[in-house]
Amino acid sequence: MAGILDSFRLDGKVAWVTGASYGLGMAYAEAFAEAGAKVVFNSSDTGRVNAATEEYRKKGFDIYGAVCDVTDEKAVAAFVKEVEDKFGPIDILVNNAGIIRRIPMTDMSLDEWNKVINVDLTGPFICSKAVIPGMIKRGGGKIINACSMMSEFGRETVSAYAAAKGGLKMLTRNICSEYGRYNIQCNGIGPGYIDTVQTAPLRERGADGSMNPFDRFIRSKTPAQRWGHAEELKGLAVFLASPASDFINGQIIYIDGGISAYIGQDPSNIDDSKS
Ligand code: NAP
Ligand code: GCO
Repeated sequence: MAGILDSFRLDGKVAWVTGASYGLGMAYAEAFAEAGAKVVFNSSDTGRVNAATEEYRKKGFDIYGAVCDVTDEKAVAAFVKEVEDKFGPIDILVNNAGIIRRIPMTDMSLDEWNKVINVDLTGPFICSKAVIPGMIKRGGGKIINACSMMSEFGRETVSAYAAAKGGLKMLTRNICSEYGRYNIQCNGIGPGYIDTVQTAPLRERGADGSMNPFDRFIRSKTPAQRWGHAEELKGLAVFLASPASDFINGQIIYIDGGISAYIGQDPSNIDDSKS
């Protein structure tokens, strides 16, 4: 008899994680492979695709990667065709690829604004559009979007990123609304502050070893007083990709150590020595 844990398995599924050459995408790819899926990924750079493929291999994962910029509709269509020819139809898509520019809005060029919107919002539109018709044909599929605290909150310097992630929350709800009848579930993972390359500048210590004021601020906003780690997002990703979540649709699940539930505390209470 199949038990409850079997409904979290991804055996026989093909899962595509965009932007999985490092960071959260890599954690999602590894988690899906561990749960039984055939995993594929893309990134915008040949060197990084090769390095990631090698890193996966060393960890015992046979994960296929290729260069494909998520903002290039033709390249995405070619990538999807190649993957489907090689491994079969894509059952799971994680729109993970993302970039950020931290520039005050009035100093931001239109070009920088467009870059962020293109990768973080238009990319998920292009990639979802490329897999939805196949999912409809086969009777269902899962799409997971990389939302953010900035799907809900603003802050100084991240206008384009917040606009894109707020838009991605609504794209998530709209894919659910438009394609739920075809047994497609589209949900968002909304991480809090996680220690990856994207957020490394926010944790850099001063020349005297002092804690970055933004790092202190984030810890003061987080009940756990620490940053999250990529590993901690794996369980939610597998859940949202698996049959265990088949009646969850159009939701953004925040995985933020409690940031969005908490008013925060006096930053001077924060213990500098905690990692
Ligand atoms: P990251 O460390 O900067 O990694 C981003 C990934 O996206 C890389 O693999 C990068 O690969 C890829 N990428 C960037 N532009 C691309 C493009 N045009 N086409 C294809 N791939 C592209 O970011 P992360 O921290 O892992 O975050 C992953 C996602 O979660 C992002 O959408 C981010 O906004 C979101 N998020 C992160 C946090 C956090 O605290 N870290 C919190 C909330 C949400 P290449 O450079 O090789 O192309
Ligand atoms: C920033 C950060 C964030 C996080 C994340 C929060 O500069 O505020 O980079 O935006 O990466 O998206 O959930």
